[in-house]
Amino acid sequence: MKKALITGITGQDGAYLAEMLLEKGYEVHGIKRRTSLFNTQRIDHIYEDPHEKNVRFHLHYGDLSDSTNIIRIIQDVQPDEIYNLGAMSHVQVSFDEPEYTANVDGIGTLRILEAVRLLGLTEKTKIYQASTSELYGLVQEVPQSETTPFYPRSPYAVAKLYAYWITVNYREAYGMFAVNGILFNHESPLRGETFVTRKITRATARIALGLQDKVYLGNLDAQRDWGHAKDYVEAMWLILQQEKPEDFVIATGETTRIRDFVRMSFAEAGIELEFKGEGVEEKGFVVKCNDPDYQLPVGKEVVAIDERYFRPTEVELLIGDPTKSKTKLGWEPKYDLKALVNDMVAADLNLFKKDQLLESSGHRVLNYFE
Ligand code: NDP
Ligand code: GDR
Repeated sequence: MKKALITGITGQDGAYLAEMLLEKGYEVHGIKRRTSLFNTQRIDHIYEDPHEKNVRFHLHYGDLSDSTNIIRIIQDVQPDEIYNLGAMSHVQVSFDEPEYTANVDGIGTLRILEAVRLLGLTEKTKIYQASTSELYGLVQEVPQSETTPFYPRSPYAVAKLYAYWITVNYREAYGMFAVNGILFNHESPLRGETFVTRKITRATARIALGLQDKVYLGNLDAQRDWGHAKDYVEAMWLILQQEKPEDFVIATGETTRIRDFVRMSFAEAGIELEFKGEGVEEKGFVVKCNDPDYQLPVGKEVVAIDERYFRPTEVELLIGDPTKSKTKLGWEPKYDLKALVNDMVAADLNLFKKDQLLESSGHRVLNYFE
């Protein structure tokens, strides 16, 4: 039975990857951080009681900022595959926590590589590094491929640049199977609540259900190449099953503006939007018409702009070239953007109907703005 070790198992990708590897018959080990409240909501459905027999799912306390902890876990587990997904993954927050981000996202990757080397596992253990389209940053060429030059635009992307190159370096210096998946944005109902897609689909559901008045967003002009996380974890696994260690871009090859994602999300709930001040100055969205179920007044402002969400340096345009992954890995995504939005909005409507029920029976439901 193959053993996989996943850092960042409590995150969006970690949860989908763990589920997929268990289905493929792996023994799965994950590193979770100690937190003052439980942070395992995304993996609770695959949790196995360690007191049972033949358990294939194991969690270890750990942190990418702690080398001795990483060495001990890798020594204990002796993994065939390591998926290094752990990271401070929020681009905007990295401007507030640049040093911590460098430590975890940059040096954290070095800690994994060095642990494998020191423990004499270079022949046995394959390492997947979660690299990102944020490496491309300021547009050099489109679509962005494995050969496009990098120009990172945030402390997050600069830290990930170090992680990218140290992975390449360990591969070349020590012959390790250490590879980068350069993944473009991927989303799902498990996406963190403060990334723009989930923020929008949550707000769509909450506004439709009368639980929230409006949502504040930043730059609606940025363009992203969005796929579904379920498709992207399959690509991670395929990258580690290749004969030769190589880096791959994973993307859909299509790009969409944030504002169009907003329209698609609300449309999915039966609410049509138009710009406030269309053609003059775009200052958010108001309701044009909506499903009679939701009774939102025409002209009601549901999306407003807040300068707080603009970044000091922005990545304006991402569009990936998936040719290499399609030809060499045989990777084919199952979800297009419409199916992704449908999945996310349906899940959030379902989730917040519970809150609506609580509100209607007199319980106060907290409203998170971020
Ligand atoms: P999430 O933010 O959902 O998950 C990040 C995970 O990393 C969480 O499990 C988190 O733990 C963990 N983590 C954070 N800090 C540390 C630390 N100091 N030590 C150990 N673990 C830590 O990210 P995603 O699942 O979306 O992304 C997975 C990886 O892929 C990340 O490295 C991200 O940068 C990268 N990536 C993501 C893309 C995307 O579009 N989703 C695209 C390209 C790359 P906790 O739950 O306790 O916070
Ligand atoms: P990104 O994702 O920075 O691409 O990083 P995010 O969803 O945070 O931003 C996408 C774009 O939307 C714009 N935007 C807003 N973003 C957020 N979070 N909140 C807002 O209110 C808002 N309004 C507009 C942003 O300016 C940006 O242009 C994600 C992360 O998962 C990284 O870890 C990963 O490496 C990259 O995707 C690929």
